[in-house]
Amino acid sequence: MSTVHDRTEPEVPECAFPPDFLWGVSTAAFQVEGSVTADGRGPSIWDAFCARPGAVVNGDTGEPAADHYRRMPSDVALMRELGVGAYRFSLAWPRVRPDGGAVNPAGLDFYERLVDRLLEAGITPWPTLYHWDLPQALEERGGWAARATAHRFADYVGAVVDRLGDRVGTWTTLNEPWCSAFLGYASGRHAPGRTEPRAAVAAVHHLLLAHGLGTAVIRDAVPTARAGVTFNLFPVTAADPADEADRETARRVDGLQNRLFLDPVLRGRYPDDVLTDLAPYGLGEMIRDGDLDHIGAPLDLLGVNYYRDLHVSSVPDADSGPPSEWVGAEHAGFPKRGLPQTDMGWDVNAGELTGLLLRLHTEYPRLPLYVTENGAAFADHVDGDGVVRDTERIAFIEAHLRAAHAAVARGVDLRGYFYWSLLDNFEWAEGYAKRFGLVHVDYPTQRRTPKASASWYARVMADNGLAGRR
Ligand code: IFM
Repeated sequence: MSTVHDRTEPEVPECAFPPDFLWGVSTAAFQVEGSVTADGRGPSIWDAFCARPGAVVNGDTGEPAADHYRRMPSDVALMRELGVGAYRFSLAWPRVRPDGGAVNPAGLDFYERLVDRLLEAGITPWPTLYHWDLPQALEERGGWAARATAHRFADYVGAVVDRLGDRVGTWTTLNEPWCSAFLGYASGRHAPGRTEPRAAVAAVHHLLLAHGLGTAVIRDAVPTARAGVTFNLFPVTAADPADEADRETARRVDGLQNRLFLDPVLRGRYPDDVLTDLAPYGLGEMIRDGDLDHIGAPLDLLGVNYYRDLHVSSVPDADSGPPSEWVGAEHAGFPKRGLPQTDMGWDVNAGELTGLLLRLHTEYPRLPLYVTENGAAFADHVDGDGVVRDTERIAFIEAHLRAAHAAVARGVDLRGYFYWSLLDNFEWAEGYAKRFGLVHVDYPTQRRTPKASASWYARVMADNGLAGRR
C-alpha cells in the first residue's frame, strides 16, 4: 500500500466552507445495486461486457455489487447516521426502459422509493441519469456511435422526470462522457468493449447531443428544476515545459480530455484545434444544424469529478504503454513522477484541484460548481477488532478539501463536495478488487463496516469543513 502525503501547504488554515455548502456521497447504479434481473430490468452493456472472458478482473459481474437494490432502506439510514446532506446516485436506464423502448413501471418504483426515503431522511436526492449502463438492446442498434441513441436517451429522461420531477430539484444528465466514449469505444477497456476510434468520436458527439436533448426534456417537464452535467476533468501539464513536442502533446490531451466537453456545453462550440485534431475521425461530419444549440443550452451547474492530474510527454513510455483511448493524441506518454499513488496507480496531487476550479471559474461562463466525485481506492481490510483504519483515505480527502477550500477563498463559486463512494463497489474493469468506499462491504455477507474515514467525514460534514481540526 502506498502512502499519501500531500505536498501542498494549506493556503487557508481555517478551512470552513460557506454555510450552505452541500456535503454528499456518490454511487452509481451498476456499481452498487446488484439484482440485475429483478423487477423487469433488462441487460445493459456492462452485463454483456462482464460476460466476456478476461474483460473484468476475476470475472466479476454486477452481482452482487453492494446489494443496494435490496438494502436501500438501511443504506439510507446509514447515510442519515453519518449526517450526509445529499446522495448522488444514478438511475439504471435498463430498469426504466429495459430494451430502450417501453417503460417498465417497476423499475421506476425503485427510484421513487429511494427518493422518498431520502427526503424522509432529510437527504437531498441528486440523481444522475446516465452513468454508463446503456441498455444492451440499444448497443445492438449501434450504441452511442448511432445518433438515434441520443433520442432514445431523451425518451428515457422523459419517463424519469414524469415520475420523479415533482420531488427532485437537481438533475445531472451524464456522468463522465469521456469514459463512455473513449474507454467504451476506442480502447475497449470498458463496455461495450469496442476498439473503433471513429465510433468513439461519434459517441462523444451523440453523448453531448443526448445531454442537450435530455436537458430540454427536463426544462419542459419541470421548469423550476436545476440541470447540469458531470465531467471528469484533469489538469494537464507538459513533462518538460521547455520541450515544444511535450507542450503540443499537453495541448492535445487537454483538448481531448477537457475542452472537447467543456466548450460545446458551456460555449456552444467545439474548439477549433480539437476539431482539427479529430478531423481524421470525422468529428465535424457528425455535427448537424442545431446540434450545438441543444448541446450549449444554458445550465444551472457543472459537476467536476477530480481524481488526479495528467503529466504528459510526447513519447510513450514503457509504463503507460500505447494509450489507445487517446484518439487524436496517440503518441502521448504519461511518465511517472514519483508521486504517492492510490491503489488504482493514480498519482495523488491534491493541490491541482485548486487550479482546475480556478480555471473553470475564469475561463468559462460562471456556473455554480460542485465536486461531484473525489475519492481514493486503498487496500482496506477489517482489523481483528472490527475497525478499518484507512488513514490514507482520510489524508487524501483532507488534502483535497483544503485544495477545494483554497479555490473558494479565491472567489470560486464551489457549492458542494461529494465523496466517491459511500460504499465499496464494483469498480468497472477492476471488479471488486478496488475499494473506494467510506463504508467497507464484505461481499459474501454484505456486512457494512463504516471505515475510520466515515466517522472522520461525518465530523467534517457536521463542522462544515476542517475548521479547528489543525
Ligand atoms: O468508480 C468510478 C465512477 O464510476 C466514475 N468516476 C471514477 C470512479 C473511480 O474510478
